[in-house]
Amino acid sequence: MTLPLPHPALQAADPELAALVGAEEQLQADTLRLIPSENYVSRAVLEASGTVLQNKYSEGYAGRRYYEGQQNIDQVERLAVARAKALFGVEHANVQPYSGSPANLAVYLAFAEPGDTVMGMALPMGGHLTHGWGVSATGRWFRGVQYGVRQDTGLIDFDEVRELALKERPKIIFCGGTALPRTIDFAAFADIAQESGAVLVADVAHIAGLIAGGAHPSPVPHADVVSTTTHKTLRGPRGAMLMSREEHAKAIDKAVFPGLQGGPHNQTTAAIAVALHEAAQPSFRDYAHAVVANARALAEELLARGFDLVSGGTDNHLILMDLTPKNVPGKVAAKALDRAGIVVNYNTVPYDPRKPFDPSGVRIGTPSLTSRGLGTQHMAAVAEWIDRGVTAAGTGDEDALAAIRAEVAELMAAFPAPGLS
Ligand code: DSN
Repeated sequence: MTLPLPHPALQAADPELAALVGAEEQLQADTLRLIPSENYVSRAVLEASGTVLQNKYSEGYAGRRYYEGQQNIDQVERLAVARAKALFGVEHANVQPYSGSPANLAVYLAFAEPGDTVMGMALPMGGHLTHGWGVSATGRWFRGVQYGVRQDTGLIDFDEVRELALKERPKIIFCGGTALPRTIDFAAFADIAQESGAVLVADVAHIAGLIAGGAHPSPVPHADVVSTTTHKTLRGPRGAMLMSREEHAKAIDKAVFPGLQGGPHNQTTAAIAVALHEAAQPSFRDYAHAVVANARALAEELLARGFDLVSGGTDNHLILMDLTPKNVPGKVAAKALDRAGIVVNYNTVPYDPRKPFDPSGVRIGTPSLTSRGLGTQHMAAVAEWIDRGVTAAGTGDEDALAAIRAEVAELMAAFPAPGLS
């Protein structure tokens, strides 16, 4: 199929908008997308998220709605819930949160009161805004105490986390984050949560697909609540889920609706159901392991080219590069790489002396390129482009960036993206 994809009704009704969608399709096809929280969803997921389910209101839960006409919607939601429970081996799943931040807010509503102490990883250390960081509502309406990683290893110091938890006695402890290249030790967090009397929430948004595919240990035996988005490594639509033991089911459901949200986005629920079905297939296990193998291979290739990687490498889908030794600020590198057809995001690194809007690091990951079928044999080329791109960023060599862009587009043309092909 040639791009842009056919959207005849959209094209007729709003050619201006249709052109923008077409341009985005082309951009996603031509570029090497390395933002670790992004992916390509399948055509089936795209189709499910663009159906007449969009037209229906359904406040409540299956069998307990405030609106009639739920004959099909109830079945869609039950299917998504059943698939989530089966895939992750959980007793309860709520598939209604609009996205990751609202899902985490629901956790606060379920387990804490305003002003209570909560604990999470600091945002500049790799945590998430909603884990109690100051600029977020969660850091303003709750008392957020934050842990980090050790400066010498880039790894979490569990003695420090335990000490902090026992001193501060948080109601909730979050583990997980947005820039963590290493395996999360859910058992260690569970011990600390139990000792300090906290509810343990594993925010696995980044690694949900790896967990589903058996490429990262599961938090399910350890965490009271598992929070995840559905659109990152899980390769579903933009949405979220909260999963838990049965004992927390009522509190979570009540917090999502009516606590925080109105009608669920049924078209998203349907697409989540499709993505969960896809993630239950044997091929998804291969995908999850390939994501990790690619990230490890890419990390090795970057290290060989003198890049400084936080924690020295990766266990998962994500690599955090500190560009300080390259003398190129993260933002300058990210913008130059974008001009070279390599899409990354600039990111703080632990103990970053620079500001969050102009930090020292760049965050990359392998979920999208693995979805296109690139393997470990391609990671030397990817690392080489990044190396040349960062060098060109430092010297302002636009010709070098244009040359990389052409090489990237040539390789990408040979690996059509799911959803676009
Ligand atoms: N925006 C997500 C990420 O890129 O990791 C986290 O919310």
